[in-house]
Amino acid sequence: MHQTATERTVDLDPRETTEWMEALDQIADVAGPDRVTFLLDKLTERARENGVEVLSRATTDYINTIPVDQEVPYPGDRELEREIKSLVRWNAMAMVSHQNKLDDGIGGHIATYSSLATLLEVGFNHFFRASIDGQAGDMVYFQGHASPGVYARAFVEGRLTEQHLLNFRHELRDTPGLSSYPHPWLMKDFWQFPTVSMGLGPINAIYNARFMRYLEHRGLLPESDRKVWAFLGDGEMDEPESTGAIRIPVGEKLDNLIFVINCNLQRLDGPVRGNGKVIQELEGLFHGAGWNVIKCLWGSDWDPLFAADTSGRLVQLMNECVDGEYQSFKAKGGAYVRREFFGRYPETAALVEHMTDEQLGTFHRGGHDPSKVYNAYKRAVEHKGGPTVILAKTVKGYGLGDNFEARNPTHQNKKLKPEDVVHVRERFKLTIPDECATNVTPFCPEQSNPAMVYMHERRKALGGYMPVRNPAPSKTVAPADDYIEEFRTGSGDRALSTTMACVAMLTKLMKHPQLGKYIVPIVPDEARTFGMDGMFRAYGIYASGGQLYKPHDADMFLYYKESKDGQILEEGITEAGSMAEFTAAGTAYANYGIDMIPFYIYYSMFGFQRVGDQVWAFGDSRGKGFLLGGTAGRTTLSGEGLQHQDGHSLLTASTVPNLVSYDPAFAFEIAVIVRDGIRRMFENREDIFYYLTLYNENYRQEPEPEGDRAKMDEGILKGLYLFRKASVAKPKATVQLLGSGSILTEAIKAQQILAEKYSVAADVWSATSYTELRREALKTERWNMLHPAETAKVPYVQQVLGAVEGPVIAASDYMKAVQDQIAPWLGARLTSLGTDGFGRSDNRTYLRSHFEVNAASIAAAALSRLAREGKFDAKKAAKAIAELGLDPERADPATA
Ligand SMILES: Cc1ncc(C[n+]2csc(CCOP(=O)(O)OP(=O)(O)O)c2C)c(N)n1
Ligand SMILES: [Mg+2]
Repeated sequence: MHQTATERTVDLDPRETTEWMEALDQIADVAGPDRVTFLLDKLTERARENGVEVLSRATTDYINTIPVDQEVPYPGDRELEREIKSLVRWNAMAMVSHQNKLDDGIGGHIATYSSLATLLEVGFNHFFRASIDGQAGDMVYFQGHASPGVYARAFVEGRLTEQHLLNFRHELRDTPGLSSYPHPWLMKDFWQFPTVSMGLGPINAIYNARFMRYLEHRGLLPESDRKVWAFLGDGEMDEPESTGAIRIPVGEKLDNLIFVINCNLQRLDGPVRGNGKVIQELEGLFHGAGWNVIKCLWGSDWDPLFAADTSGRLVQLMNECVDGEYQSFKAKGGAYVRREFFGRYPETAALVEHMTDEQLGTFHRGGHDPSKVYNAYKRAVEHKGGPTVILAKTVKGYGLGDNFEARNPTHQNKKLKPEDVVHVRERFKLTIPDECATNVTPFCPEQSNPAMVYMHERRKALGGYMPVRNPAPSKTVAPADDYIEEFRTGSGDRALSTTMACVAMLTKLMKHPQLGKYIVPIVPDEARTFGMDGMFRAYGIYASGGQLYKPHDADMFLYYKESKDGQILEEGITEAGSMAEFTAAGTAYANYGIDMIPFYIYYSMFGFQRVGDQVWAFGDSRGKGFLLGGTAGRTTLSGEGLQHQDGHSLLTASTVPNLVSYDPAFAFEIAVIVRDGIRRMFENREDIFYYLTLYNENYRQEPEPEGDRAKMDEGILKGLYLFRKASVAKPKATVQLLGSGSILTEAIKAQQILAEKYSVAADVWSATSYTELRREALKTERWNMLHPAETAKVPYVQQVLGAVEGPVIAASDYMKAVQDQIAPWLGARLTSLGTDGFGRSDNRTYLRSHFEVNAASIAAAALSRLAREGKFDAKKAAKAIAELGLDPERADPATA
């Protein structure tokens, strides 16, 4: 028996169908929905047993998910709430429009918030809790470019002044300024989450919801029903980050997570899916992933039509129309809707016969109906066992008339024309003074106004105003000096990598009596690569449901232990997810009032270039923590080849203004840096975070050189210190060798070659951070520039290298541009050796020779440079190059 598609969809026996339907209705009435679901599952099973191919549909009809008879009445004062909303609308529009008239092209958005207003206002009046029993409340991720509406509400609430609004996008010329979008860096008491880079809001919200549970399960935060709300654009959902992690909250049963997608069917240029239906697509996607999906498509004014739709034609018509048509229905008015929509079938045309065209033009979409929105939210917050997504159908440029509503260019429309103002005043029954209307300027009524009183009461009942960013004072005390003593003494005869050294430091920190429980190790499926599997048993891998199986290696000492209160976050192969988790952990001090100290260790190549935008947002968020780029260095990571070998992450790291990066060579450097990082970030509350490269080459971890320890530590932290002075009796010439990370060991070998074979004295310096050296030098120079009448200060790099003789050869496992950062302060003295060019699969010996960063290349570069300066015989230098095994005519690795 094989039916065609038509036979499947056409009803061959309506009587039989009716009997089945009636039986189902009766069970639903008598036994309830769970019984219906049970029976449907059983029937599906039986059908499959009979060889029937059962296609499960991931989508439902294009109507509201919540039936009218299951709705609860709206609990608020609709009229007062409408007044507040209209005021907020006005101020959002006025702010953007005014600013663009004043400063043409300054930008801002009008149409987005107009589509989002009801969705936010219902939240503000009834759902968003600023705090719960003095603890952190709900977290709300606002659609970034709807910020004018959020500012406008804060203005109406009296939290922002008129001056703020008049300084929207004028942050540099007057205070207080208002930043274009949600940026905690720019408005640290207001915004919590930077969301305007599309896609980062959704993934960060997911991992924040997961991290909330982690804090609760580990007993660091009291359990509560606080929620993470994420307001997202339908166009934004096309970003891979928006949907790439949607399986996470299902597996984790995150019923603390609610996505509200503002489905205005448009993005910047035009429709999101002109030829399809974005809402249906999203429903299928989220439904398939296991989310609770609530469609909120049609306002209450449609309810009587649905009730009268006995033929089912109205629903059929709704299913048939595509988004391009729905957009036109809103852009072209009631007569068009009658002709092109209802007019398509006689049954639907009859449904609206008694109505005027004007009435048809005003039919609401679900996202603009407070009652429908309230019911959707209520159901979402009450849903148990998993995340909810609300697909709210809205209109871009809602209520703004012909120049805005559902028009393709609406996203970019920045100014209100006089006719728009007339329309808007009437449409939203705005009671603003004529002067404000004429000049399109902000307006806030007296605080005694009933709508204002109501608004404040609502926020008071919900724990305060939002958004607000309010970090608790620090309680962290960084480990004392003796805590890192063991790392200063070196590894003796044992060969260790800096990765192992860092993991040892991390393990030690996890045992720290006060700090231990706040340390959050995060790994994307590389724990074994970094030698962290030893932590599994001791600290457990966080698993919200505990370990439901006996691991095959249970009898081993270091077995794969998952537990509900596990401390390690093993994310699987998702750098974006791990970075989002790092963000949740690194901002916990601000959002949850708990100083969590995350260490995110990953393959350095899959860091900045993979998740660079998330790192940027982390900086904006004033996040704190340590990014650890493992398997660092283009020649140190042997074998893996071109796509794995990182020779540039330090350069990208240098582009993030508050990221402090280091390329350490030895365990004691790491210990000094990490200890100081905890002090600066958590004890002193500096808004910085750290990036450390970690290598996998095993070598003897040297002890910290003898001498003035404070000075040595200062050098490590500032980016440069003398590691080993040359000891050549009567040298022919002197040179300075700078090495970083693993390549410092090559510089040490080069020192020996130069001394023994060529009688050249080479001092070896460990350059822990060219970026820090450069930043300090730039800062000093700026001061000098601005204070020409005062004695000039000397940058640190110039102080230390200015006091020593000879050319400076700076080698690292990173691009030459990393070392070149200090060139302005060394003039012609600097020669950079680095790993420019695509990587290769081979071992370290061959790789370092290829990229010319091995000891021989460093020695050769030193001699060549000395020769150019007339301090070494040029012919001897050329001979030395051959002796050292370099081929002067071989291809340049930078382009090879
Ligand atoms: C990663 C990224 N790419 C592009 C943009 C530019 N941009 C800002 S808003 C927007 C359109 C947004 O459409 P949608 O998500 O549907 O939001 P709506 O305004 O329609 O509510 C675009 C492309 C951005 N902010 N981030
Ligand atoms: Mg949109």
